[in-house]
Amino acid sequence: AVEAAIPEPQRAAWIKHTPKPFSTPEEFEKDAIRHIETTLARSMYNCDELAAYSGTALAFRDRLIMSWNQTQQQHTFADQKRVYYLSLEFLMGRALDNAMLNVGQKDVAAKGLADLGFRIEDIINQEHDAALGNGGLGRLAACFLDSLASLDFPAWGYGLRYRYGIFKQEIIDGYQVEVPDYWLDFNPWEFPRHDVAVDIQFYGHVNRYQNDEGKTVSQWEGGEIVRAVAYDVPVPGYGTETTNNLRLWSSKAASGEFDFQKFNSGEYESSVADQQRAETISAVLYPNDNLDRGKELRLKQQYFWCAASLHDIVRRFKKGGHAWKDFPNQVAIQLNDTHPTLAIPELQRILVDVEGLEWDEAWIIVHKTFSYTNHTVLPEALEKWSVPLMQLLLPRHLQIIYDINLQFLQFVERTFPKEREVLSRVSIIEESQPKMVRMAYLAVIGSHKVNGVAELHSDLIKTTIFQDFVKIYGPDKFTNVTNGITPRRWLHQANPRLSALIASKLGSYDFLKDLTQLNKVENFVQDQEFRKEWREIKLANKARLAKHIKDTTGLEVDPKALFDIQVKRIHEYKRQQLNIFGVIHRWLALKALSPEERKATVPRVFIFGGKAAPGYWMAKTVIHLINQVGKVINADSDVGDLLKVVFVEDYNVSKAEIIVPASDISEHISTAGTEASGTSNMKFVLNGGLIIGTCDGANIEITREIGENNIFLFGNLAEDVEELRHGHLYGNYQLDEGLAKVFDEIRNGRFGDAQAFTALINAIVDHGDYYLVSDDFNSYCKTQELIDEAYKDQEEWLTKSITSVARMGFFSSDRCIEEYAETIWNLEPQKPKESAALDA
Ligand code: IMP
Ligand code: B1N
Repeated sequence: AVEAAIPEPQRAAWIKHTPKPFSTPEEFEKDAIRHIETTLARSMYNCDELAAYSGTALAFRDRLIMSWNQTQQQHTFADQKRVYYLSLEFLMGRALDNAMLNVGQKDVAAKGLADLGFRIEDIINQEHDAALGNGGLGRLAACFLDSLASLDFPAWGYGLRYRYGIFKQEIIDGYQVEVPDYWLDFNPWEFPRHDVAVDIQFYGHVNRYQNDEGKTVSQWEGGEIVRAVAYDVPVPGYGTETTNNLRLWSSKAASGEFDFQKFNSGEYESSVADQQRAETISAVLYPNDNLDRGKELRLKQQYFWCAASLHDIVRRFKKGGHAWKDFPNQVAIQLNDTHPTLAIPELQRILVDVEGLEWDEAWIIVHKTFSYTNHTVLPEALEKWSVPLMQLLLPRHLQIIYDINLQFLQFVERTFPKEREVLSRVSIIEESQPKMVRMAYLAVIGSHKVNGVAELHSDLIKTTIFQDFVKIYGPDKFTNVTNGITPRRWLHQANPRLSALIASKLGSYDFLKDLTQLNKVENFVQDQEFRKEWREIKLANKARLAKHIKDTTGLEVDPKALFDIQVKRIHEYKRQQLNIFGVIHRWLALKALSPEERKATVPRVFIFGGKAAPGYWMAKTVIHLINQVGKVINADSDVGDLLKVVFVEDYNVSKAEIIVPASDISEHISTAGTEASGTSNMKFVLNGGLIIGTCDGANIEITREIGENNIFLFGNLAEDVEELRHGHLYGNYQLDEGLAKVFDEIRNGRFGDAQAFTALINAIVDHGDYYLVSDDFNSYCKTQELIDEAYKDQEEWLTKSITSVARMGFFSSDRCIEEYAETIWNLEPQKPKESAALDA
């Protein structure tokens, strides 16, 4: 049914003239120059690095789009199940290097660019990051897309095409300043699909009436319409022809033009304002990580994107001519956190109100189609929308949510007739003032599987936020899929020398597609030549980062010092404050030593990076403190090179690719039970860095894989957190002595205006120390001392580094995607056929 019948002469002409992708440096040059001359209207007389980048990107884009076309045709022919990954964030970073490596033509491009007088690294560095995400959640989505394509799974991502991605961070006088990230000026990686447009409704009212068959039906009417236009981003797999699609929606006024009526009657301004209001929906990414602020525009974004995506998915399904009951055999939809939960009532609405299915048969389809990944247990991040707001914006969806809730509560009542209080606990509607819709509950009820992202986290959601639901549905609905990272970007691309060294020993780059093969690296742990190269590569990566630090901050750091790195979003639960208090503690200890004693200490460079949400005052204070401490310590001749503190401005994916390979130690020190998984922990270890961490998130599984001797764990356990917190509030709070001395220094104005930091200190001494900074401080400092000792034995350190990398195979996002495919999506890969086979 899907096979469009193309008459033979047309088919032949089409196949004959389909462009052939370049495969030699010469052919690459020809394509790049053609683009520079014709697409960009530049010439050899004004081809700067940016133009060379653009020409290169366009030449690669041509290649990608050809395999994209082929992949999509094959997937349509095959008529098999697809998975759709709905995420409000895709933190893709740069695309060119990735495209070159994935299609295996980086050498060709390097040679071609050299012929044209350019160095490929300079060209790669011209690219602006695609930064449509905040942190781990958005980058996870990007790693998943890479794995889905590399494993030949038929998969699409659906997201929003924000005009402004995450803001750029500048540090001015030690403070974070946000600058808009206008990234679309020139983006060769997207294809506008002006023909793929969906009109999305907001506001209005619901009409109930009897149809011709006497059935009562509901119709959502009135309100306003905003148009969603598709922009497609090709996602190439590594070492395969499969190129999947990331479809991003952009909003514009439904008429596409000014409202001419208004325009002609002299209301020019207001007609332009309508246009701008529509475009506002996809204008900006909300810059909050792990925080829900309940803003109306955010709800609009969510519905706009869910409705456009579902319309597209349903349209594609209907083209196949299957019966509705086959929908879950053709379509799996993964909800990346609760942000796309409105897709659940939206599909129910389409099936019942538009397609005329009975409620119950529609609900079976919905429930089999969706699955939901939870990424956090932090209460401030759990999404709730006020009922009055939903009533206004999405009146029909609110009715459907109430009906879903009613059926669910009736089911609970039948199952647990004696437990009435359970009903109010599990109701989708929170009986507060105003009433709120609990999105996580709706996501659980509307999905056939719910997963957490690391073992501890998956256990925690079953005993905390979803405890009642485990009782209601049984434990099988809840499962774990531990996060992973793509080794293509996070090893091969970020650390090409280490990747090449490993390949030279293993005999090929096959480990990039089956990361468990890394275990063979352990055979070479005593190979002296191998060890020497391993050490040199780490040193070179540290030198590369040192150069970046010098170029951006002017500060000189010694690549031979121990590089201690904490880069991630700034958040109280991630405890950058613990780290910087520890730095102050170390500084005080160093100053108390005699010059002789100081000579025996290991020089350390503390490197911080990360953005604070613009409205998160406490996080901004932490950034300020780090910078103030750096200013004082870096200028202190007593300690000199023994201690340096650096804040790397504007941490993003492309900076991570420089920073991650350069660590000796990285810090993953969240309060136990708060970091769902963490993924940078995996990236650092995969690049031969050791970590200091709490027993939290994926740290626990990393420890299990690499061995306790290869990781520095400290601090209280998740199971003890609640009691400790309770003790702080009702017992008699004892501030750690070492920490007290640190606070004295801050209060004395050692790091500038003490008042600037009172809130930070008071959160610990006066307001219950919710994140257990004081409880963990001693254990943290002691463990840092162990690290100093361990680093002195460079041979042993090197052994730990190599052994850890060899044991990291589990953390590939390929493993993770295969688990989703098998246990949640019931999805098979589609190996690409030769184009000749397709033509036949
Ligand atoms: P969609 O599934 O309609 O969104 O189409 C996406 C892509 O799939 C198109 O650009 C085509 O490359 C491919 N495609 C769509 N319909 C067909 C078909 O009938 N036969 C083969 N390929 C198709
Ligand atoms: O998701 C990552 C995990 O590795 C991290 O531990 C976790 O903190 C992160 C609301 C979030 N959870 N929740 C968010 C982001 C944006 C937003 O608006 C919540 N991010 C995470 C991948 O599993």
